[in-house]
Order: sequence, then C-alpha cells, then structure tokens
Amino acid sequence: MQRARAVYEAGSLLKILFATPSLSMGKRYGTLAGAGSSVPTLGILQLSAVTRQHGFETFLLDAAALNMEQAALLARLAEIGPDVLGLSATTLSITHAAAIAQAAKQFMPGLKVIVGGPHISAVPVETMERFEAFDVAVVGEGEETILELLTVLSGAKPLSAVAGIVYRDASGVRMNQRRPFLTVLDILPRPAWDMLEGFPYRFSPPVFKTRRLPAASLVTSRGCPNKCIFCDRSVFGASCHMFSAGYVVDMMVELYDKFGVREFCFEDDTFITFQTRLLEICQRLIDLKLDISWSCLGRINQVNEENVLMMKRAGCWQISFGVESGSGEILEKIQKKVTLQQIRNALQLSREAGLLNKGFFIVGHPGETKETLQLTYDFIMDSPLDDISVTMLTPFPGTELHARAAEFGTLDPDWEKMNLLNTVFVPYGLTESDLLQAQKKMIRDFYLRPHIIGNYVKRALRNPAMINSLLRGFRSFVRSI
Ligand code: B12
Ligand code: SF4
Repeated sequence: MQRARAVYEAGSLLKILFATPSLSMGKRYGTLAGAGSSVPTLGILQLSAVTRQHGFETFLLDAAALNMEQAALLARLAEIGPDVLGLSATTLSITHAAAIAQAAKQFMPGLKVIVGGPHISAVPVETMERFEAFDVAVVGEGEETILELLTVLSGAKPLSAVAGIVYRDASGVRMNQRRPFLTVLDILPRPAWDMLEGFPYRFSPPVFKTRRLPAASLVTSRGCPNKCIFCDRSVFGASCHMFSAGYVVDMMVELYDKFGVREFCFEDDTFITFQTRLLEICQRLIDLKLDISWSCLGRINQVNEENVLMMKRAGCWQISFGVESGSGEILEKIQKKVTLQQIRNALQLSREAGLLNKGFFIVGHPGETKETLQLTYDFIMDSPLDDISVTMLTPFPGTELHARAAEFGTLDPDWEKMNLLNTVFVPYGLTESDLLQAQKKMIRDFYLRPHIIGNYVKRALRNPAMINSLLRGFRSFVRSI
C-alpha cells in the first residue's frame, strides 16, 4: 500500500465508479429466484474504500445486489460521469459486464473500463480478446493494482509497468506478471458500507443462512490451501492471508453500532482454518456480549470439540460444510481430501455443540453414476443435517475440471449459463434429466420431513421479521420441486 501511495501521488486524480453488472435473480437462481439473496459485493466495497482513502473521487453502484436494470445503471453512470468505470464480474456476469462497457462507451467515448473479479482472474487473455470494450483487466487481488492503475491512466507510467494487469497495445492483448498478494490485510480500510445506498435494510441475505435481520456478509480471509478440482480459486489461489481477530471484531462492532447489524454471515472459504484466530474472535465476541448471531463455512477436517463449543458460546448458530458427495470414491476423485467418516464426525460434533449443520452437495461429479447419486441421497437423509443445498457440478473456466472435462463428460462452455443451477456438465453414462431428477428428489425428500419443516416454523416464530423472506423462499422451493 505504501508503494501504491507513492505512485499515486505522482499522478492527477481521476473519478472512478465501481459497479457490478445488472443480473436478474432469474439468471442467478433459476426457479429458486424467490429464495435468492441480494448481498452487497464485497470486492467493490473494499476497493471503493481504498480509492476513496487515497483521495480519488469514488462512487459505488452494486447493480447486481440492488437488482437494478441495465438502463437504470447506465442512466446513473451518465449522471456521475466518471473517468473510469471499474466492473466486477463472475463468469455468469462477464457477458453482462461487457454489454454495459460497450453501451457506456457509446455515450462516453473517453471512458476507460477496468474489469476485475473471479472470471477475469481465471481467463484473462481469452476474455480480453472476446470483449473489446474492456480496456484493462485486473487479475487477482485488486487493492494495490487499482491504485497504481489509476495513476498510470493519468499518464504517469506505461501500462507495461503495472503488475497484475492485462491490457491492449498495438500488438494485441498483453499480460503482465501477477502481483504478489498483500502480506498484511489489516492495512486496508474497512469496506465502504456507508457508500452503499440503503445498507443494510435494502439487502436480503440468503434466507437459509440468516436467523435475524438486519444482516451483513463478511469475508475475513483470502485463499484456500485445498485443491478441489471443480473449485475456482483464481483470485486468491492457495495463499492464506487474513484480517486479524481484532480487525474482524472491530468491523463487526462498527456494523453493529453504526448500521444496526445483528446477524453476520462469514463467507470465508476457510473461516475456521485459522484456529488461533478463530478462538480469539470467539473470545472477543464473548467478552463484548454483543446481541448478535452468526454463521460461517467450515472445513470438515478442521472441526474439533473446542472450536465448536467456543463458536456456539460466541453466537454462532450454523456451520455450512462442503460435503459434496456421499460416495467415498467421488470424494477422492474430486480431491476433497476428507473421508465420509470425517464428515460424519464433524457433523456430529457440531450438532452436539448445539449448532445447526448445513451441507453443500453437488450432483454430476466426474465418475458420477446412478449408484453414487443414491449414496449421496442416502447420506443426506441419514446425517445430522438441518439444511442442504444441492447444485450442479459447474466446471468454471480456469479450474482443473474445466481443462479435463472431456475425460469425464460433456461440457456446455457457455459462460452465461454457469450459475451452479443449469446443467452445463453431464458425466458420461448419465443424462441431464438423471441429474435434475436426482437433485429434486434430494431437496424434496430432505425438506418435506416434519422435523425440518418444524425447525423453519420455529425460526419464523422466533423472528417475525423473517416471515416474509421465509415465505418467499418456501414458495420458490415448492415451485422448484
Ligand atoms: C460471498 C460470495 C458470494 C455472495 C456475494 C457475491 C459477491 N460477488 O461478493 C453471493 C452469495 C451473492 C454470491 C453469489 C454468486 N456467487 Co459467489 N462467492 C462469494 C465468495 C464466497 C466470496 C466473494 C468475496 O466477497 N470475496 C472477497 C472479495 C474481497 O474478493 P473479490 O470479490 O474476489 O474481489 C477482489 C478481486 O477479485 C478484485 N476485484 C474484484 N472486482 C474487481 C473490480 C475491479 C474494477 C478491480 C480493479 C478489481 C476487482 O479485487 C478485490 C479485492 O482484492 C466467493 C469465493 C471467494 N472466496 O472469493 C464466491 C464466488 C465468487 N461465487 C461464485 C459463484 C459461482 C456465484 C454465483 C454464480 C452462485 C449463485 N448462483 O448463487 C452467484 C453469482 C453472483 C453474481 N453477481 O455474479 C464463484 C465464482 C466463480 C466464477 N468463476 O464465476 C466463486 C469464486 C466461488 C467458487 N469458488 O466457485 N457469491
Ligand atoms: S471447495 Fe472449498 S475446500 Fe475445496 S478448494 Fe474450494 S474453497 Fe477450498
């Protein structure tokens, strides 16, 4: 950051608007649109805080989270009149990002468009070649790169000198070397929640992950050391860097005091991986006696009695586990590096500590058969689970599975379909209909059990403010099955 500060001081200041492309709930969640969430996009919240801190006039428009139509986004863009438009996109939204960039350039010919996020980090060159409306792409972590880039765009240095970008010159698309990850995240300002219109009341986190409102999602660590072959880790890779316990808890206190947030959803891939930090966060929360509840993702082989008990005492109510499959062979094939026995133990420990368990499952794995689908079904029905999510295996570009897809099945490589719900990958020996039917059966038979319905009724009675979103979710669930 020091390095970036020195660079930026050499240039004149540009005006930047960070945005996400408009993306309908239907595109994102298909028939489950009613249960879908609209959660602020943390990447651009973080970047906005950084550019603002360094004196750049900064605007933020999270069109995806606000369910804003493209026309409304473009109208707002014209009003703001930035020099630079910074778009954040996933694979699902990259085509929409390109459409916005192209439309914007028609009425703002001098506008520079920078794109960042998971998709461009996975396939930077191909994407830049496909979409000419993007001027520069930022690969990986964006905080240092955006500061340096804004300076360069004012003419201070050539683009060839900026690490972590892909750009165009007379000879075509050029890719510079990647920028090293930040070593200390605590130097970053907190996400610019205050720039987010209507936060937190205007946003609705996933109903299955929220116990009360208002709620906020947080990502407090970056990178994952594991290598599941279907997972896109192109932004932060295997690096494991994190905000300190003190930083995390101060951020929660700010959200609690200033914005009234009472529920936190930790979306970190590896929230419980850093055990010392986890226990320190819990201890600080216990000491502060805040009236909050929270949930997080957990890796199976990192659950132990000490941490789940501490988590419960500190206000945690749910852990979501990436179980993926009920077949040991499939778990090996996808390199999950956990056994079914470890999964059962973790779910049991968490249940005994009084936490609710959510399991993420995927259908359509490489090597999937009707028998392995049945094993997953049996696992779902027999395990101490309180919630599940069953998605379609989606080999995102940049993943090992994308490169090896033809070994295992047929892939529809259409980026616009990659929302985890469309069947873009069908393993040899199965049909799309086999996968859809298996998915429906798992969801239907799991949820239509009296104790699961009873839990939801209790949840609604305990938090009447959640009734509307629970009903919306229930209606979508019924439609989808
Ligand atoms: C929280 C989360 C969500 C939340 C919030 C979405 C969000 N974009 O913040 C919700 C639940 C809404 C969500 C939805 C979806 N998600 Co999601 N999500 C995540 C998760 C767990 C964390 C994202 C995050 O906040 N990271 C922390 C921030 C700081 O990092 P970042 O966003 O990557 O931003 C940094 C850089 O990318 C870069 N950068 C990003 N944007 C820009 C823009 C510019 C201009 C610049 C310069 C730099 C830059 O700088 C940032 C700071 O360093 C990631 C996994 C992960 N660990 O990253 C998956 C992930 C991003 N999601 C994924 C998917 C598939 C989806 C959905 C399609 C699933 C679905 N149907 O629900 C939707 C798509 C939504 C959309 N708008 O396109 C995939 C994307 C894969 C891909 N190649 O597209 C990921 C990578 C998970 C995975 N491994 O498969 N998601
Ligand atoms: S699926 Fe989870 S554990 Fe596996 S690589 Fe991705 S983030 Fe890591």
